[in-house]
Amino acid sequence: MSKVTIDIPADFILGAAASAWQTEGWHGKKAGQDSYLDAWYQHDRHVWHNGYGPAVATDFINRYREDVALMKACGLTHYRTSINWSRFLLDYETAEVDEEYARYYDNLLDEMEANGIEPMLCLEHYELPATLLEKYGGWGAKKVVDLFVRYAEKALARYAHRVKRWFVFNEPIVVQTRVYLDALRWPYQQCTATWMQWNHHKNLATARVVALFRAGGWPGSIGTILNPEVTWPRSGAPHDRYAAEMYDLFYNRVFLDPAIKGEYPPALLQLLAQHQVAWEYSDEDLALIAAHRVDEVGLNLYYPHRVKAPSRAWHTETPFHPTYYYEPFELPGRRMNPSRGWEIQPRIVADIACRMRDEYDNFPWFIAENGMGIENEARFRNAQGEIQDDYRIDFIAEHLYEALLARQAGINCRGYMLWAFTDNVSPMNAFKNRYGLIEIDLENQRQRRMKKSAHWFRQLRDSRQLTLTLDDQPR
Ligand code: BGP
Repeated sequence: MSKVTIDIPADFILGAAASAWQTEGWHGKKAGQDSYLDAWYQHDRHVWHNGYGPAVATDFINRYREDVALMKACGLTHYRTSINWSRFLLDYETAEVDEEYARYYDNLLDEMEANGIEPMLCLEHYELPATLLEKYGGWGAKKVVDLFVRYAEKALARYAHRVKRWFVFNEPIVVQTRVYLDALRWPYQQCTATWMQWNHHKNLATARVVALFRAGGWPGSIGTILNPEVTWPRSGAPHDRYAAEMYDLFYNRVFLDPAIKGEYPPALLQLLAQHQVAWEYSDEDLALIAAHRVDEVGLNLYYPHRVKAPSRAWHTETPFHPTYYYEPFELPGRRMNPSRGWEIQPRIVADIACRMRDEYDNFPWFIAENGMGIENEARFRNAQGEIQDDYRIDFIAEHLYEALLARQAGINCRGYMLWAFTDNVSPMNAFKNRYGLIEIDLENQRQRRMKKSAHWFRQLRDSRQLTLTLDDQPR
């Protein structure tokens, strides 16, 4: 074991993230302002852990002043959240702004400014208005792309003079993968073509909002936040490596390439045609995607994804699904976070860093989410009532260290943001796994308390140095 210290560059982001729907709660929400998540929760509350969901969440909408003071206490340089599209407008067709909700953002931004916290805003973090799902089939319809651009126009007009970093989506692949590819979430459908249609329309929406942002001449930058799953093959055998490449095409490059390179990988288009996945796109769409690429990407990195070549034949009547090309692989003895069931392997950061340098021309990026969700954290409370989350400190330190090494090596990594600032609501898991630097005590009126990691994060910011103990394994 050896102790190392590494400097944190002065311009390196040390922040934390959240989203509107996972924190705000429904206070003040008007009839007709449900998001897709709200509708899912209303239909299927029983699948949400302890029946808890977005209805109250952390009650951020009422407690943001207290929370911004805590952001400052933890030393955050940046805080990322979303604007809830379903609440920002009173009418999604005419894009009439809900003044009451918009004023709450004015006030939140004032409060952050007064406390020296840089805001980052995302225009969509799964908050598709429920009525647009019912009426048009959500992102399956081009009409919804138009309506999203209208919403973006209003949000930018209101806040882009004061918010310098914008993001079109957070994890644009997630909702349709769970709903239309794997039928794990309401409204439980399996249609690979619909999945790809949503992917495409979100890529198109990204390009159109980038165009809008540039045309507006706003002072800041426009990016998007993706969740490429670092995918490792079981072995170096060609069939396992092919499985990993296929996974990468269908789930990672489907968003990375259009956002950064302005095009779909030709191999992906060819596979979708070969498997007769009937999605629609036009030359005009592709030209828009080519012409309007993002300024930076945020990458959400949690765990490595391991795959192997499929071990069974595909049934001829089974509709096409990317698992045609791969199967998940579980490495025996892997280091796990048992609460979330995710492998822990900080090498994912080095892996993606090299990839951004080598395959994406050293494109600017930062870790937009990384973190550790732990069940029943109250068991780690000390006599003074503070949660001693040393496991979280180690997790952050190990991943941040990789990011700082990448930066030292000349890779364009601009920062590290933790998921999450406070404990908050996850889809289905709700408050089961706690992610925050700040505890939300559900037994005591959602009282906020700093965890040990919050103090540690603060000293990271103050000293601009990370010290950690490494095992002496070859890296
Ligand atoms: C990311 C999402 C976040 C957050 C996080 C934690 O994929 O962007 O919104 O939920 O994952 O994961 P989970 O909520 O599944 O525990």
